[in-house]
Amino acid sequence: MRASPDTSLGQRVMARIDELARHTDEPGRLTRLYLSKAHRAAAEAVLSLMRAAGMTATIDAVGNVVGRLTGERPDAPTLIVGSHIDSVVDAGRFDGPLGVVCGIVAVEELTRRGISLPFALEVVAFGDEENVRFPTNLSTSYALAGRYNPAWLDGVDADGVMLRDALIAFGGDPAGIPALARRRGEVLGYLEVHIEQGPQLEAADRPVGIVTAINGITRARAFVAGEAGHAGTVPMAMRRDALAAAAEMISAIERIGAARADTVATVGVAEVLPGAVNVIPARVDFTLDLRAPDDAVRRALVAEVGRELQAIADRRGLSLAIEPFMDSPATPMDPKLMAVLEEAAATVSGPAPRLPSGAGHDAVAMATLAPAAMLFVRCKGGISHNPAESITESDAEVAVRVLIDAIERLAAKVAD
Ligand code: HGY
Ligand code: MN
Ligand code: MN
Repeated sequence: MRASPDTSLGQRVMARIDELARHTDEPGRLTRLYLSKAHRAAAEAVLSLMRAAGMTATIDAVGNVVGRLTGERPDAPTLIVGSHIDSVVDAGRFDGPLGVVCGIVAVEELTRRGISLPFALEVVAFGDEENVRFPTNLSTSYALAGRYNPAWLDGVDADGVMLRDALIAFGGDPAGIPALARRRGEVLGYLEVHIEQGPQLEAADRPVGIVTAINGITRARAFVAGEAGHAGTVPMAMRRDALAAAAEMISAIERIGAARADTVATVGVAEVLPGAVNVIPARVDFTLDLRAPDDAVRRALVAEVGRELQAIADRRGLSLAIEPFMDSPATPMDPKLMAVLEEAAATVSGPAPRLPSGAGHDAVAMATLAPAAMLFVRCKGGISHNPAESITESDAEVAVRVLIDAIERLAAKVAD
């Protein structure tokens, strides 16, 4: 759908979201993992949208799609607006793409109104925010922030494909990643529009909210090893059943995560080996995702879970190994940029509540480079990481208008 005055901003956003949702690795449901064929197709679709909006655009060495609208003052630092286009498995269509599409539609509208900015405005579609395929942590936004961990290139996916090889097959360039790092001071700030993925805005009957901080996340793999045996002959008291042990462990993880109002603990993946109906499980590998708004609380949560799992393994005579692979810090948003979003929201749609983010975002990585702030958009039932994820066209309209207003406020500050 091309930018034209007779299509509303909200309509344009929803149409682009639907366009991008067609790019999936799994027919019948939306799964678009980092560096997959569907990620490449979605990246090329975003490239076209950026160019049609009047930006120069490229796909960089690590798979980000970067669109740029130059400003009147070449020496002025760049404002970056972005989010991600990779998804979880069987995903909703708004988690990530909403922020990219809102950025593109905002550029289109500013250009249509003949507004030129004192600074360059970039829209970035990051590619590895979900970290579902490889053991990474916001790898493509950390590449822009100059904090890419080269060890990520050696990570392998469930099929044994190494990230380095997948990046080359995607058309990326591992050797070109260090050059992507932006210098501090070169970036005025980072703004991200994202669905709330929670119920608070709907409960408050408000279309948008201002994110105060993003929860810290610890992710790890746990390996529980017992002994395979005949399901019919081994007496119960003589078993070292890895699945029975893992079941007790997972209940303990749930109990510990629920013990505080502000912590969460999730086991999202579990694999049982050898996996036969009449064999006592020898081994269970499962994942841990532990979060808290405060890093000291998160560290205490991780420690307590570790102690409890080890006690269960010891009592049952099994072995346990826990390998952390993500440590994402709790990240406060920038107060000045939050205030700009708040003023913009108040102008467009009235007072916007402030709320924390239980979900991680590329803003965590970008906050290490420049001031960062996020605008949350109400989503139906707070549902996300689920194909039922949805927002209304009028809330999409509000989100873009708030983003445009915020960009114009920042332009006025720079121009002063
Ligand atoms: O898991 C998260 O919080 C985000 O959706 N990657
Ligand atoms: Mn997201
Ligand atoms: Mn997500």
